[in-house]
Amino acid sequence: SIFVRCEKFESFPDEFKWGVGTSSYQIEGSWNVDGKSESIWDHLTHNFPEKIEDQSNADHTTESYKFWKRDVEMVRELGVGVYRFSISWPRVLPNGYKNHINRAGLDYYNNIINELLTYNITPFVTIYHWELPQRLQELGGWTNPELIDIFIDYAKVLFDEFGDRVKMWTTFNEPWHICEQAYGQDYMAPSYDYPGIPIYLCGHNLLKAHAKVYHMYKNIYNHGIIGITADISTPHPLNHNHHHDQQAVERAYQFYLGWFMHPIFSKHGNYPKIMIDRIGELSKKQGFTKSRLPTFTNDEIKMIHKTSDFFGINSYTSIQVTLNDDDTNPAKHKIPSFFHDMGTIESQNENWEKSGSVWLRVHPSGMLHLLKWIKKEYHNPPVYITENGVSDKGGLNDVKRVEYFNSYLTAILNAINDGCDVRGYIAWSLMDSYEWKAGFTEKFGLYHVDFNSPNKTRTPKMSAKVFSEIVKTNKIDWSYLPLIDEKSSS
Ligand code: GBH
Repeated sequence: SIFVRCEKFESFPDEFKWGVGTSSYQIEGSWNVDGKSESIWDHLTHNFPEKIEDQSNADHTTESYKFWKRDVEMVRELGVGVYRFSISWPRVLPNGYKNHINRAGLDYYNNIINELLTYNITPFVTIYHWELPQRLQELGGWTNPELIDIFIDYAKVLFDEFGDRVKMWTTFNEPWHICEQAYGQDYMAPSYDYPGIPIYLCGHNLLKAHAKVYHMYKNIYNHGIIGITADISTPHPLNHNHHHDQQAVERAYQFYLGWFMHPIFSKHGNYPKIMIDRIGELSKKQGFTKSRLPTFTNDEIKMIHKTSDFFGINSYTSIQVTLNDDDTNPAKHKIPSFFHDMGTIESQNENWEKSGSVWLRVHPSGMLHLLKWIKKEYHNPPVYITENGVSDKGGLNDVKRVEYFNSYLTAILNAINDGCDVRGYIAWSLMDSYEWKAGFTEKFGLYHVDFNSPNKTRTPKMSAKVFSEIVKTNKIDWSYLPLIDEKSSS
């Protein structure tokens, strides 16, 4: 095993925050109940069921709109101090705009928040976890700069309504997914499949919307913390002795994470230089008048800089990368895409243990690399791991999930002992739920959900018991220490 027992501290810091997470579309169901309107995910799953692995949708899923009390009870059972959940924009503002506020939608979240606070659990609210009102998509979604002001209005409704009780906020969950996987590929809703162009408009608008909401919160409310959560699968060099592969690693970090985090956390702000240079150059070769990556004004750079009280990071796995700079074929320049701009080829290491998802292999040392990279690149910001977890195909005896949590938490403890300022860990996920394109075929829950039962009965898995033990003791449960033979040299 590559895990050295922690020499310095075996325990997580006393003030370390433990939590579990969910997102609205994945758990709520009741998609058209009490005035909620259609989101881009309702639209995708209803109109293109063939795009979902099991042709399912989240019309019912875990029915948390009905069974939220049980959810809070589970959070209590786990003993965690934080519950991270998201708000469904079309449930609160059915038109997307604040001209019609849906009281029933606000009440739903008020009930959850009040119940959490009754038991001293901190609500950690994600304002946008991918549920855009369909009507706003018809305006072009995040490629339309109009969305910035509309998003500010939406956030203001939430701050006005919940701000007295909610003290932890995230604007966007995983901007890379919101832009690349939704606009650049036929993958997440709205599945534009339009590579290389809308993604950068989307990113530009998201960053401005995020920053403006941050400033609004600080100016008007300011009694809590607010930030953004990005995601990355930790890149590793395909060939460790190859310095080109090290360059590929750096590119991958900058294109996946730096795209959104460099403007906020770097010393001077703005997009990473490597993105500005590469996309600018390629755009020119491709015959565009200007770079496909929009330019910020100096005022905008300042406005966006330092607008996150914490560095939110979701990470589940690792990838291997190598450079892809073989541009001998001139036709290649004509096809712009995020991946061509980045100029890397990705693969997975067959030696890394599989999970229930093709994209997710178990590689805990990747978490250590990632946290050290963040520390070095952004001068040790306070980090919240807002998502980490593993999928399987179901069942209560989830030994692999137990081993996954133990091994990733060991890596995180090593990072903390190395000086990384990790403040909290939010396990994904509280319970099995609707796993986007994978439908119900992949399970990430600490709690099993019986989707066929009328009450969507929730039952703790082995991982729930082990995780609650970790939370209680602030220590990894060594009796479950995995015997992972890391064949990779990283
Ligand atoms: C998280 O994103 C989401 O925030 C959460 O809602 C979700 O339940 C969780 O992942 C588990 O998937 O087929 O190669 O294009 C993490 C990012 C989103 C990464 C789906 C993998 C499919 C990858 N994941 N994505 S791929």
